[in-house]
Amino acid sequence: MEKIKNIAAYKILDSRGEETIKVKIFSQNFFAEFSLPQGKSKGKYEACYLAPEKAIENIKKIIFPKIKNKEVNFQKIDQILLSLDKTPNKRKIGGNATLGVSIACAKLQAKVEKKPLFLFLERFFKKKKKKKSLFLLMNVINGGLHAKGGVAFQEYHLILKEKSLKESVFLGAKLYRKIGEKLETNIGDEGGYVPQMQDEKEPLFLLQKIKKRKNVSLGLDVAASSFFKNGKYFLKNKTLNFDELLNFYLAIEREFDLLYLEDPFEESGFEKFSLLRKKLKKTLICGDDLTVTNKERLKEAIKKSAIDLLLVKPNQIGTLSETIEAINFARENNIDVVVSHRSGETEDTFIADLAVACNAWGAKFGAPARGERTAKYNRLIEIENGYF
Ligand code: 2PG
Ligand code: MG
Repeated sequence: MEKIKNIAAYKILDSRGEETIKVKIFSQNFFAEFSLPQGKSKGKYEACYLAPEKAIENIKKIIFPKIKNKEVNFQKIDQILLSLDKTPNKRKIGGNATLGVSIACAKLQAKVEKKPLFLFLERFFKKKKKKKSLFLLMNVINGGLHAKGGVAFQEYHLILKEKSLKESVFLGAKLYRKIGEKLETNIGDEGGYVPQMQDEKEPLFLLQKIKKRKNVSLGLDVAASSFFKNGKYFLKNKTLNFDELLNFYLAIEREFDLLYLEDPFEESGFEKFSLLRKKLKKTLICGDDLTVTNKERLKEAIKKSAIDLLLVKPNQIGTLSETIEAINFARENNIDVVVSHRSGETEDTFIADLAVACNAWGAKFGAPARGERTAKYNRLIEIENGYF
């Protein structure tokens, strides 16, 4: 039986040039690794990230002694991690320390079983009745906390679902380049452009014009918590109250092919989400900061009928087992999932395998540009081509 024999944890850089950690786990015959991404517009209910030095110390001094010589089985290892930190947000050991070990261990287990990662992961998910191809959510215009000088809304997506994943990737990239030809602009944290725009609606006119084709839809991650203060929403040139922002979304839905709307209100606004959801005709509401990949918060969202989709970011919760639990629980309640990157990313492609394995509704990996984002899109192409 393969057992955990050694662990390495050290600092590396993420796509913003900030320090994050990489975890490597060794068994007798194999090793596997995971590099941790980091968010900027973080939900306040997310698992706690400790400073890299502290997380590394915890991995070496607290976690490793407890998992050494244990079977390479990520679910059993996750149980140990959860018993070491019983706080609701992993503030004792750090969500970055626990997730690094958890995912590295799952990757190692896939190697031990000699399976491509996505095939190894598949068995942990309840099968959907009908297997569907992924929507790709490509963030082509950045704002909010990801882009200085941009509009208040954080992400403007082109949503693609061509006949194959590679056709979606290449079409998205073509449209991305086309937008770039029209603009003189900076690039934001996720590779999207940061054009000078008057207000939050102007980027949508641009995308609507670029996409022309009917089968490309538009999406928004508003990340409303980042511009919500004292009951008001501070957009670029105006301040709105709840009713006004709600009406703004309804107007956008009437005017554009808006398929997807993430975090339209602040992270504690379950009722607000649900009021908007009742009024929207076709746009799907996704919970990110609202639900933080956390089953308990998801329960609340289900009770209030607040969302159609759950955004899944493993580092919001801190172990792969809990991530899988949230996905399965969402599905049992007719909520599908979008597997997502973070704004501070690494070259790691685990989330591409996860999106395929759970047959997610969508994958949100940023712009089709910059190595840390293209690595994930390229992994989707690789899986589809059968070169595992
Ligand atoms: C989001 C994410 C990723 P961050 O809000 O959905 O796009 O941003 O990683 O900064 O939380
Ligand atoms: Mg978000």
